[in-house]
Amino acid sequence: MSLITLHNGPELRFDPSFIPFSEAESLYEILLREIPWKQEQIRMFGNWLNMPRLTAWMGDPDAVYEYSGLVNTPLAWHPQVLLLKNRLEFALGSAFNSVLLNYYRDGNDSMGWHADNEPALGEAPVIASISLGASRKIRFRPAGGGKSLGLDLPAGSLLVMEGRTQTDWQHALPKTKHALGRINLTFRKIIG
Ligand SMILES: O=C(O)CCC(=O)C(=O)O
Ligand SMILES: [Mn+2]
Repeated sequence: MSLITLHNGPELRFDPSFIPFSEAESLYEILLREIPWKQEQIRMFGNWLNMPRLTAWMGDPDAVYEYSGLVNTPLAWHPQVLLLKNRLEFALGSAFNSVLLNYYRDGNDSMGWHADNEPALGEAPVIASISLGASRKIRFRPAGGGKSLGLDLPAGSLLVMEGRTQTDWQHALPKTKHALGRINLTFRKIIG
């Protein structure tokens, strides 16, 4: 696991091959098939719009997550996802009780600029993000505005966001022309 230290940048740790490639491939297929992916809607300027990706919220029964006015009760742990959680906890020495799963069906699916700074995540949360399927680029920019930087997230990679990453930075997963399907899992600890 390499620590990416950017001068005055977001605090990230990155392992390009946390999950071996063939395992990452089969895990992608399993999760694609077995997760009950949902098309959520968000309210924007008075209109309801489809989120540009499919999602699932999973975790311990008490890890209820509220965002955009939606109360999300977690799905029970999928056995493969629970194994991933255990591996992450062992590798990082941090505990997680929930995970947001995102399925980007193609390069048209995306995630806009945001920070995972909900009060329920506490100060300086450790968020562990695992990528499967097509490689996509995540971008970071200072919350106060400024130049963004990009990082490729190949299948099997692990990106850990921590420290002041959610307070001083925003991140996004922009659209791209070429990508096929991708699944991303961001493990979190909701502290209620
Ligand atoms: O898909 C990604 O790599 C980013 C996901 C993300 O930022 C989130 O779930 O909050
Ligand atoms: Mn995020």
